[in-house]
Amino acid sequence: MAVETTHRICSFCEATCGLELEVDREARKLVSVRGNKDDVLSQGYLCPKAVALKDLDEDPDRLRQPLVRRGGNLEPATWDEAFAEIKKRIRPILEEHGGGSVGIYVGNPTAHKPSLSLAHGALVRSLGTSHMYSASTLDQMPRHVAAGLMYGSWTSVPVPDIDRTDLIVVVGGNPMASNGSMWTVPNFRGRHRALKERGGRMVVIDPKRTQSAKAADTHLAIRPGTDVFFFFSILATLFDEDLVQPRHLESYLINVDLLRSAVAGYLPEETAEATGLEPEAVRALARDLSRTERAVLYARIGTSVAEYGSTANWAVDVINALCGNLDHEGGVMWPRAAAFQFNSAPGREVNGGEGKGVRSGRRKSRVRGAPEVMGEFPAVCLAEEIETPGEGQIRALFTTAGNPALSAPNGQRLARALDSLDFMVSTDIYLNETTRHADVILPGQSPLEDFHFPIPFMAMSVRNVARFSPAVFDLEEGRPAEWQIMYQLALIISGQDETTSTQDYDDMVISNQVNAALKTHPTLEGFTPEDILAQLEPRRGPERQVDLGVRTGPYGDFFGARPDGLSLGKLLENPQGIDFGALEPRLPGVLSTPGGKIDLMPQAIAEDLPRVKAGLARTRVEVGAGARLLMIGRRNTRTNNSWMHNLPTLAKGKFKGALEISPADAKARGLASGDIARVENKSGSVEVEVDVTDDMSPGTVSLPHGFGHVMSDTNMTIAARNPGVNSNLLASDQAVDPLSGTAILNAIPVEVSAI
Ligand SMILES: Nc1nc2c(c(=O)[nH]1)N[C@H]1C(S)=C(S)[C@@H](COP(=O)(O)OP(=O)(O)OC[C@H]3O[C@@H](n4cnc5c(=O)[nH]c(N)nc54)[C@H](O)[C@@H]3O)O[C@H]1N2
Ligand SMILES: Nc1nc2c(c(=O)[nH]1)N[C@H]1C(S)=C(S)[C@@H](COP(=O)(O)OP(=O)(O)OC[C@H]3O[C@@H](n4cnc5c(=O)[nH]c(N)nc54)[C@H](O)[C@@H]3O)O[C@H]1N2
Ligand code: SF4
Ligand SMILES: [Mo]
Repeated sequence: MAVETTHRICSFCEATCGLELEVDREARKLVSVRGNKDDVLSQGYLCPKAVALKDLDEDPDRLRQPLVRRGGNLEPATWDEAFAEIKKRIRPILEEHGGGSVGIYVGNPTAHKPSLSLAHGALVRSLGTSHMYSASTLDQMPRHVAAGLMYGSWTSVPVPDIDRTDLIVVVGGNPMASNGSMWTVPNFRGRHRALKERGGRMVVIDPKRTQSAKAADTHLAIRPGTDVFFFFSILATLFDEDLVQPRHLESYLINVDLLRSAVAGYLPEETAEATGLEPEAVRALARDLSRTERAVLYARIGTSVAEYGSTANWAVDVINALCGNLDHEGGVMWPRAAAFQFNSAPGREVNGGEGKGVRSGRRKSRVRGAPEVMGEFPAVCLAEEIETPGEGQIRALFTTAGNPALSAPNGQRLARALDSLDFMVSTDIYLNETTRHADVILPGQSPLEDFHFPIPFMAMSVRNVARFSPAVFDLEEGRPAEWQIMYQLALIISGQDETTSTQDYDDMVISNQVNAALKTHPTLEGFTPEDILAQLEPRRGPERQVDLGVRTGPYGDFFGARPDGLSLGKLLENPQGIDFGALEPRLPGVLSTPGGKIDLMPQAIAEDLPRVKAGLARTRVEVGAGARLLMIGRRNTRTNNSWMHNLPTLAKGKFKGALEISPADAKARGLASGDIARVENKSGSVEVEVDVTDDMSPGTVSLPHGFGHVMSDTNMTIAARNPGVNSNLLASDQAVDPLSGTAILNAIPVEVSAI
């Protein structure tokens, strides 16, 4: 056995930890996984999921061959047969109803697989459909809306500069379990320890006493769904106590007075009943955020998949701005990614932040009239768009690395809708709750058979770094990579598959990108497309795009014009990554707004304010009436949404899908740990094991999403042994944050009873 050591970044979550792998390439075996202590970002940290990389690579249930439905059953087929079936079935639908009758759902792992994310656009363009849906509207879309409204680009999300802060306030996130989100912060534990050692503090605002809350100096148990009122109270206090001190931001902020009057009615004393937070604690927090030299407010999914998700996430950024903690060391800052970042595009930095800002609602969804945001419709609209007859009805669907049957509300209805489709194709690695509805499943690669370059996460990273990992193992002969799958689908759809190969298509894609680069980068003056294409040899596919991206990015070598600059070759020579240093101030160039200003009262938010006001009144009435349980979700270090329950290393130990309930609420219902309870509301009902814990405050129960592996026609053997229940059967597909179209997946009223 010839074991060698190699280095790779983990592609399972946003933390992108550096791993040290021992591999036997000849036997195609991963021998061991350790943290890479020399990695420029993660310095040796890893979590249990990375260890399970071996389980995933070896999982006998992981699909390696296409499945095609024949006589009702999904049966193994060759790649040629699978693509032939797709052609046979999709062409008539396209001819009769057009590309607009085909829907697309993109799931979370796509963001972690550049092979998919850089090629998926080909599929979308070939269809020209507006039926775009993704996990973003089950997750972070409110964060994009906040960034869009304030900074003029959906993706200019500033992140906490934790390594230099003195105070971090975490709301609705549990980075000790999730390892951070919309924030690439590997080794959160270690960074938090360092914060404590230099005398800093962490405050956690969460209905549950989570691992992060336990590690914090202060934990405030907020009532679920009331974050927006809490944030408005911080804002009101900043004005009330004369704590507004935007420092260097003074000249950027407009409409401060409109903001002041908008939040005036939300002093902590006014919202205490709704949030359950002591007014003095909220006032103290406002003072600390304003007076601490380097402080930062960070909010995540608990605030996002919520009734007022966008307005709450907007308020977070406004608080950071009013305290002078935006674009400030130890506050929130904008990373400068090595490639593919809108706000680092050439010319941006010199135009004083002037730009057009963002627009949403350019189209409305057909059935309920929901506005498009970032080119997508809400994931909760998918079922109705399939079910409702008429012009523009979805008749066929492509899912890519997504499991909406578990991850989206009302999975039962979605399952029925998926069954009613004329045709469905899934690119996925498992036969699971979603892909069981497909007519063809095209297997994706093991992470070890693919390169990694964490595109979105370099733009949300605690330091400016660049890392690239080549594939560890070759794909079997004749098996297409995921980017080739996407290109082949695009060719079939556009009717070019007979005349054009995926290689031809790839050459066309890169030529277009090279031409675009020549037009936009003055540094490339004098180069011809042929010069550049020659320098990109012999790479193909998304790896070639990455090389072009980094070479023409902020640190790029511009094909020799900046000889010391970055290239993919240089990244390959530095498997530990290249560190470009701590985050640096980026105003005004990072903006893309009219006049280069930051508007503190955008129209969309102003229009949402009456809803927030009515919500506060309603919440007070509900609290007064008492005795209602609200359900929230959670994450565990040994799970990853719906799809890692099949990996033995992670599946062992205590069942992770139980309903957590406070001792008081359990007692009132005659429940003890291990009992089975019925959890129900008007959306649905589930029966699940109970875990009584005083980490939960009375009035709140917690049930994680991603479980419910109960369908007999799926193939996830280990997951099915401890199937758990689908918490999203209790979530309504009618309830959304209207600004972002994001589902409401927390603060769901439920009744719990013993059975
Ligand atoms: N109640 C509740 N619901 C939630 C949440 C919550 O907090 N509470 N969280 C939401 C969030 S944040 C998210 S991101 C969504 C996730 O929503 P989804 O992205 O729809 O669901 P996942 O469970 O991540 O499923 C990922 C799918 O990708 C497949 N897959 C994994 N790796 C690969 C690969 O390399 N290639 C391919 N082709 N496929 C692969 C898996 O088999 C699985 O089918 O769920 C959301 N749903
Ligand atoms: N181990 C593991 N890591 C993961 C994932 C995973 O499934 N497992 N999923 C990944 C994905 S896709 C994402 S998006 C990220 C998410 O990353 P995080 O946002 O950190 O997600 P959670 O750990 O679910 O933490 C959310 C917290 O919000 C709290 N909460 C719920 N409702 C409310 C509320 O109304 N108000 C407030 N203030 N808090 C509330 C919950 O109690 C919970 O502690 O994690 C990623 N990392
Ligand atoms: S924290 Fe995320 S990136 Fe790091 S090892 Fe765990 S799963 Fe991988
Ligand atoms: Mo997510």
